[in-house]
Amino acid sequence: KVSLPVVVATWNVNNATAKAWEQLQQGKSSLDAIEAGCMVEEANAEGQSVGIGGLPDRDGNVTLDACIMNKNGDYGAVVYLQNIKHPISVARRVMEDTPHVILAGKGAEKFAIESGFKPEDLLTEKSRADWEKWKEKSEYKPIINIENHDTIGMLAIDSKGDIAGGCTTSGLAYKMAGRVGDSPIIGSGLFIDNEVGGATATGLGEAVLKTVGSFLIVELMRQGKSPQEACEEAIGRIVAKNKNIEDFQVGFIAVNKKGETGAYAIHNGFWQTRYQDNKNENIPSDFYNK
Ligand code: SD4
Repeated sequence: KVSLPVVVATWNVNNATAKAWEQLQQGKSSLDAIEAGCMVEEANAEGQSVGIGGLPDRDGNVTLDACIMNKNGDYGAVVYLQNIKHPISVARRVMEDTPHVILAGKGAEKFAIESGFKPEDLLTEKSRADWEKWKEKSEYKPIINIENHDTIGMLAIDSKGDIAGGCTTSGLAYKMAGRVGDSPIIGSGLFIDNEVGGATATGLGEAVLKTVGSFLIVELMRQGKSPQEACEEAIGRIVAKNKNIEDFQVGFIAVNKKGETGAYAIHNGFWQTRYQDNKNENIPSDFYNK
């Protein structure tokens, strides 16, 4: 049943959607719900694609990318942030407390610490051990679906009908030092337009960036496509422009103003989690490569 409020997120992240839903039930805004929901995955040290426990770059550094966007189209992001567990919250502070929209690297870390965030080592024993093992061969291959528990992109509509979204990640495992993906980049990893809906992405950021996928999906919905149709067209663009789709995954999720949702990926194995009508469900995504 299509109803509001609604929370949707990439992959199987029921604890995160439950947290966001709880915030909405308490009358909090969709923006508060997004921040609280994303924080659940950032704090989960088992998840090796987000926050603490994220797999490092080739040099062993955990570097985080995140962004958040509110109903007014305001946006804040951090890229290449180190030593801070909750980049989604730092992104919100960038949006609310600075004249800028993106802070990178050392400057982002300095801003976070000055704003009261505590620096900590984000490389867990498990991720360090995985990196040590990876170094034996140093073969760089994007991992298609990391145990169904990957970058979190989340979209929420509160009972007033206002939409917000967030996206947070440690990026691709064993990326080059300095690499930034799609997740913190407005229009690519996330886009919200309160008149239309929102979209967010996961998978190989390089492919998402080239098609500005989330913005594309929102614009397609503006032109009348359903969230499902819009996600399918965005994946279609990526498939048409990349010869090597066997080697990587991209998945999009979207929601429109009515609370209808959609999801589509290149390959099997992508999921969305949706909390709507009092049900917190994992829904397998349809995909292109059958
Ligand atoms: C990135 N899109 O940094 C992220 C990674 C990701 O599922 O989503 N992994 O390219």
